[in-house]
Formats: sequence, C-alpha cells, structure tokens
Amino acid sequence: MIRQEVGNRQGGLTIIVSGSGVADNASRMRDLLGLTDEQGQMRDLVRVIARERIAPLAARVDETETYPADQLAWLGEQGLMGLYIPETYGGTALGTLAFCLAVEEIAWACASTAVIYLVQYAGGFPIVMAGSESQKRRYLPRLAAGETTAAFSLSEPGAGSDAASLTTTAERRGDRYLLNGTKMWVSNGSHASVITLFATVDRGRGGHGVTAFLVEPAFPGFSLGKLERKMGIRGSPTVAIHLSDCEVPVENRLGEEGEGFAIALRVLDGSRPAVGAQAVGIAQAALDAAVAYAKERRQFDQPIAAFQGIQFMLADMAMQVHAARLMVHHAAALVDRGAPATALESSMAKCFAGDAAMRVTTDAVQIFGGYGYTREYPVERFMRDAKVTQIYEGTNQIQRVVIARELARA
Ligand code: COS
Repeated sequence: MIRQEVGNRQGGLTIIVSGSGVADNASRMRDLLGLTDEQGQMRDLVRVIARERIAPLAARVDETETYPADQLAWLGEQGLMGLYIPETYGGTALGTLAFCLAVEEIAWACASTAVIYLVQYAGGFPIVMAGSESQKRRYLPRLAAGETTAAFSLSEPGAGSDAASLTTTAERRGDRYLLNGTKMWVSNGSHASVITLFATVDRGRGGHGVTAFLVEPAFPGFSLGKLERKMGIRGSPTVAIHLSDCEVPVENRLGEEGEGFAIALRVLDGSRPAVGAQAVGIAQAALDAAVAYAKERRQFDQPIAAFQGIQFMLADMAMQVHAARLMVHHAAALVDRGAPATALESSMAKCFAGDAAMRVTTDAVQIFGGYGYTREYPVERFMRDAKVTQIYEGTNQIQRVVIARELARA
C-alpha cells in the first residue's frame, strides 16, 4: 500500500492518506475508458514515483520556491519525459492521453513539478508537429531523455488573451532573424534549453504575421527578465524574456513565416487537456485529504464524516473530480485519434477541470476548518495551486469564448 503523509501537526492530528482507495477508483476508470496495458502500466509507474518520492518534497518545494530538479530527473530516468515524442527521436510515443495520465499523477503529488512537466509538451510538441527533420534530430532526443527541458512563449505584457496582438518583432537579415521585444509569463523559461517563441514578421498582418522560432538562451541578444513571485506553483519558475536584436538562425524558424499563430493554437488544443489533467490531480489530492480528515476529525462525539452536511460536500467534490477526469480523457483521446479539430473538447476539458479544481480545493479547506487555513496542512497549497489552472493556457473566460465560437460554427 502506498501511503503519503499529507500533514502533520505536532501534538495534534496526523492525517495519512492511503493510496489504495484511489487505486481502486483508478482501476474502475481504467476499465471504463479501456486504457491500453501500456497506458495503465505507465500510470502505475508514475503513481509510485509521484507518491513515494515527489509528494514528500512538495511542501518544501512550495515553501522555499525551489526548482524540483531531482523530481524531474527521476521522471526522466524512467523514460517519462518523452511520452509525446516519436520513437525515432528517442521518445515512447504513448500519446496525449498517456501524457495526461502522467500529469494527473504528478499533480496529485506536486503541482509545481507537474506544470514544469507539462510545459515540456507545449514547448516540445511544436517541434514534433511542425519541425523540420534537422530540428527534430537536434532537439527531440535530448528532451525525450530528460537531459534538457523546453518552454513555450506566446504571451507578452500587452498580449495575453488577445494573443494575436503580440508585438515582438522578427526581422530577417540574411541567414538570421533579429528578434526584438519582451515576452511574459514564460513557465520554465529560466531553465529551458529551447523555447518555442512567437514573434511577428509583420504587425500589420495580425495573426497572419505571427511566426514561431526555436530560441536558445545562448543566442546573442537573449536575456532573462523578472522572476515572478506567485501565489501557487511556486517551485515552477515563471519569467519574462527580453529580446534585444536577438539573433535566431533561419534554420530555427519553425514552419513558414505567418504560420505561427495556427501552430500556437494547435499546440494549445493538445496542451489544454494536460492543464485539465493537472487540475484533476490537484482536486483528487484535495478530495483524498478531505475524506481522510473527515473520517478522523471528531466533533460532537462523532467523526465529522458522519454529518450529512460534510457528506454532501464530499459527494459533490467527488462528482466534480470524476466528471473533470472523464472530460480530460475524452479530449486527450480525440487528440490521439488525430481528430481534425479538438478545440471544443480541449477547451471544455480545461475549463471544467480548472473550475472544478478551484471548487473542490476551496471546499477541502472548508472541511479542514481552521486547520485548513494554516500551512500545517496541504489543502491551502492545493487551493493556491488550483487557482492558476483557471488562468494559464488561456483563461477560463477565453475557453468559454472558444467553446461558444465552436458551437456557433457547427
Ligand atoms: N487550431 C488551428 N487554427 C485555429 C484554431 C485552432 N484551434 N483556432 C483558430 N484557428 C485559426 C482560425 O481559423 C483563424 O485562421 P484564419 O485567420 O486563416 O481564418 C486564425 O487561427 C485566428 O483565429 P481567430 O480569428 O479565432 O483568432 P482570435 O484572435 O479572434 O482569437 C483566441 C483566438 C482568443 C481563441 C486565442 O487568441 C487564444 O486562445 N487566446 C488565449 C491565448 C492563450 O491561451 N495564452 C496562454 C498560453 S501561452 S502562456
């Protein structure tokens, strides 16, 4: 049995969450969704690493804002960094659903490690999708081996939801482009060896001028900006990037000039379910902690789990987590099947799961009462970590815009 100590209070309660109940639920889910043996085995492997090795370090990662280098190395050693990368380039090609299963398990243990892990997809998948043969050979094997990490850089100080209005320019000069501008909110930007970065070759063309580049931190004119101090996912560095006549070789352009915005949106179609999976993992951790606490905490001579008010809260939380997981798996499976368009399902999964995680973690804090509001228990961290899943990879308001547009298009 896998056991994780999710909180300890000197002289008071110690809540132990056992993994067995969750594993039983997971087995039921596996049957329901018909996961392949490979997907199931991979998830079990990630679960053991996440619960035995990553979870015990999560509170410290949060408290000290420490980059979880060891945790990522453990995942890399097990060949888990290349799930989305074809075997030709050193990956295992298990696909988006497998990737989401892994993200959920990691997020259950440590949301900071999970976001760095999932950003590998947003940073590396564009190379799989739109890269030339030489770009694939240059970058993918090292990413798959976990020797290096990737990042994805679309947002700017003045271009968040309205991503097509970005103003970082790329001007071609012979065999290179000169990039100028400032990028913002780059998850893992300070640690990545390659950043899929979007700039415009012609601001007058709006989204049709946006072009993708594979930028390395060693390129002349590249510098890191402000490191954000965040509410949650505090072990995951989020930085600004300054580009001042940054020299990017033409061979590092990803796709053709003007194809960048479509590349970005297609990558987001694949990465949004993974953010949903992160939200599901955080929410499941909060639910597990709340159930364990409700069974242990006694008031009025009985465990608080015996009160219907608490039971109904737990039941609603479980339904939210379950529904979110199904939506994430469905969207990811569609991506794996090569469905021509998955924007609707990807945005629904990300939005629903993010909102569910916020509700579930908030209710978990409520069930823990005063203890939940302290840092002695992990639920306040879960709540802080959950918040960002409603914001990044497109706010949940933007997801609703995408969903409504897709409905109107039908
Ligand atoms: N896949 C591929 N192409 C897509 C697409 C998708 N999922 N969705 C739209 N497109 C295409 C459209 O067909 C359109 O092509 P044409 O101009 O050739 O017709 C083009 O992309 C522009 O689409 P649209 O007009 O819908 O773009 P808008 O600027 O109006 O809005 C939104 C696009 C708002 C959905 C987009 O900017 C967005 O997702 N914003 C949030 C960005 C984000 O997630 N940022 C955080 C992550 S990075 S830190």
